Amino acid sequence: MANRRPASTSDERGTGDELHQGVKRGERLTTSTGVPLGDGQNSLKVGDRGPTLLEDFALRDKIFHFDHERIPERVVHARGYSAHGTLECLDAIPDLTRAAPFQRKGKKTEAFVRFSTVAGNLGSADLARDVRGFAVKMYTEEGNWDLVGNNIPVFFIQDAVKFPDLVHAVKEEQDRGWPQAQSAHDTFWDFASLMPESTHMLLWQMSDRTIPRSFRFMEGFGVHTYRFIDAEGASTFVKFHWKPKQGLQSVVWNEALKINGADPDFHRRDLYAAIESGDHPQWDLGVQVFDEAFAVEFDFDVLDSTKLIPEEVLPVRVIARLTLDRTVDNMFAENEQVAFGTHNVIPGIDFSNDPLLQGRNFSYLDTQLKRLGSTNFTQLPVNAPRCPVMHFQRDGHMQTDPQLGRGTYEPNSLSGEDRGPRADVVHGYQSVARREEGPTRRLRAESFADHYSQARQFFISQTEVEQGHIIDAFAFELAKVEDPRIRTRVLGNLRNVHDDLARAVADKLGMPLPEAAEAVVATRTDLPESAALSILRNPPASFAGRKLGVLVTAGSDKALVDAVTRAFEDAGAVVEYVAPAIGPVKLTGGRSLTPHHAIDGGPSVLFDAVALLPSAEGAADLAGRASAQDFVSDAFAHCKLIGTGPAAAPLVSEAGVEPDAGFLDLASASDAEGFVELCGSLRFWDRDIRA
Ligand code: HDD
Repeated sequence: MANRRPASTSDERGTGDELHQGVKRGERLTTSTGVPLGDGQNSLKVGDRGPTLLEDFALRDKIFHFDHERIPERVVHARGYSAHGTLECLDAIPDLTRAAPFQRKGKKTEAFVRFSTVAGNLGSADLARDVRGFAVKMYTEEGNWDLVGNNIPVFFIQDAVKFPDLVHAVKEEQDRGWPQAQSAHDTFWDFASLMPESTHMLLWQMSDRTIPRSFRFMEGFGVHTYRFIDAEGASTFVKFHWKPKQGLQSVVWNEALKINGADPDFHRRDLYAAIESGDHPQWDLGVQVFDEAFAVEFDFDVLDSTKLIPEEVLPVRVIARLTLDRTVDNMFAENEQVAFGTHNVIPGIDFSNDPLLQGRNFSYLDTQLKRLGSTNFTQLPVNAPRCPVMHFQRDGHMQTDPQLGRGTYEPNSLSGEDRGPRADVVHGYQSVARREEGPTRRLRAESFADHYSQARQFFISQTEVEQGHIIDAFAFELAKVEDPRIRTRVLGNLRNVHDDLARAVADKLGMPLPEAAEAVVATRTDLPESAALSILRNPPASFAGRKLGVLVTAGSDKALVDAVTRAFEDAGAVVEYVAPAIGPVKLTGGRSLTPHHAIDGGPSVLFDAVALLPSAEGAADLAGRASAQDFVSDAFAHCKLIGTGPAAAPLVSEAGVEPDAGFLDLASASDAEGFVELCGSLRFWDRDIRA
């Protein structure tokens, strides 16, 4: 009978490591209790055609485990991707904090990072217009410190009590189950329009920050004001920033929509490929440190998470560098089971009274129990501290530590002379000794009331191109909102930000401009521009770490293809070939090249710049193909730099595109260097074709 191994005698099975048919002990297929299987293909049946017997423990073992493979996905940030790395101290700051990673220049701390989108479910696409999570776990010798931040320095709400409302509003609507991973629907904008405190964050959310080119090209922020505490117990306030060494870069919206179709795993693939190729992404960890006097003087409340402190007002001091150099081995064990929490702080780090942070400190611990099913999730390898752990917490589901000894309480005299592990008043964690007073009340401080000044500052700090993208994004999202009253309310709020913005969005929606919404504080502070808030005003130094797509066909000029490839690879970029078919392509001189993509599956949205190097026959053939025309016209519409080989003209013209200064003639191999140089500017924004 098919798939059935012949019966064997016990003599044939052998002893020691050598088993029947040469299968070694460590390679034997077993049940979860270690029983070696004699047949992994067939369940136990009566006769040749069944019925199957309940007695088949191997079948039950396998199906039972499979049935329980899934755990609840995260209620937010369900879709994420992680990597391992190291935090290295560049500038020791023992005068500010006793936090272990910052005591000595050169000190290295093991780290684990999980990037994520917020609203979509685990299987959603990477290029949703959404905030990105930027959660970092640092395994210090004084316990695990988690900095659970986002790629945006402010948040939608000021008080944690509003978080469930915010999340219910943005997630798919309960009576229909859509939209997935999108804020472009009535419930989100209804909530946002009724909560003017969200306005500043909405400006960030509608900017290109929420469609990053890659996790590698985005900033991260701790958002809240935290506290540093030094060895003497003195405390200062601190805000944390992650600054990518790779520079900032985003895609454009039309590109994002197409990437989601072409490669829904675009961001995770990018991070994986970069790390695996040895191009290890790095971020500087910077701090804005300030004292009580600054907090009192500053225009806004430093406990309000809808506000930031502009870098021009308080510069970011770089103290450490994070390098990601190892991809995960197992997505479930690491990416899914990692448990972050803002409550995970170490000696030297403490909380402020930010009401959003205070609420988070409860939520994260609570949610891990729901997701991971046991209080013992801290024993999972990805969560386990790398320092000794000693406590008298006992038992619980899935306890894996065979805790020894007799005394399970503190203090006890049965655990040896020193009475078991004891709290250490000198080196142990000490909260800041702070004086708090006032009546208990449910209220929002007046100092939290200005919802528009920083939103306006963000808008005026953007380049014209970026402002255009913000306007387009508001118009796109609001056009998906069915209830016109919601759109009107949003426009009323936008009038309090900037009339140009409100008018442009209203025009795009074809709606009249409503009265400005009634603001809680009538006076808006006119803040100056802050260059740090713009992506395009902080361009990368070069094309390094980016990807060039080279369109080749049979008969492409080998010397030119080689020269372009070499020039870009020497500049630290990745080069991928796109061809009419996935099979080998014969270049001039007879050399065969293996393409990475067939044209149908390798659209130009997957690349930062493109080179069109077909042969004359190849160009004539491609000119008639929709996928090749799209390759060119999309690259053009997305403002990409385009290099054209001597035979590319028919394809360019058939794509309906008029070459401009964003094109470079690659007439011969010597032009390759110039093209890399040009691509350093990433996009040719003069061409920006707004939606
Ligand atoms: Fe949160 C996950 C970031 C407000 C409650 N949050 C989560 C993750 C990130 C953030 C990056 C994913 C962690 C991971 O990869 O596992 N959250 C933020 C930031 C916030 C914020 C930057 C505002 C400054 N969050 C926030 C509030 C609450 C939560 C106000 C609740 C009161 N967040 C959660 C959560 C999650 C979470 C429900 C879901 C999964 C998890 O925690 O582990 O507890």
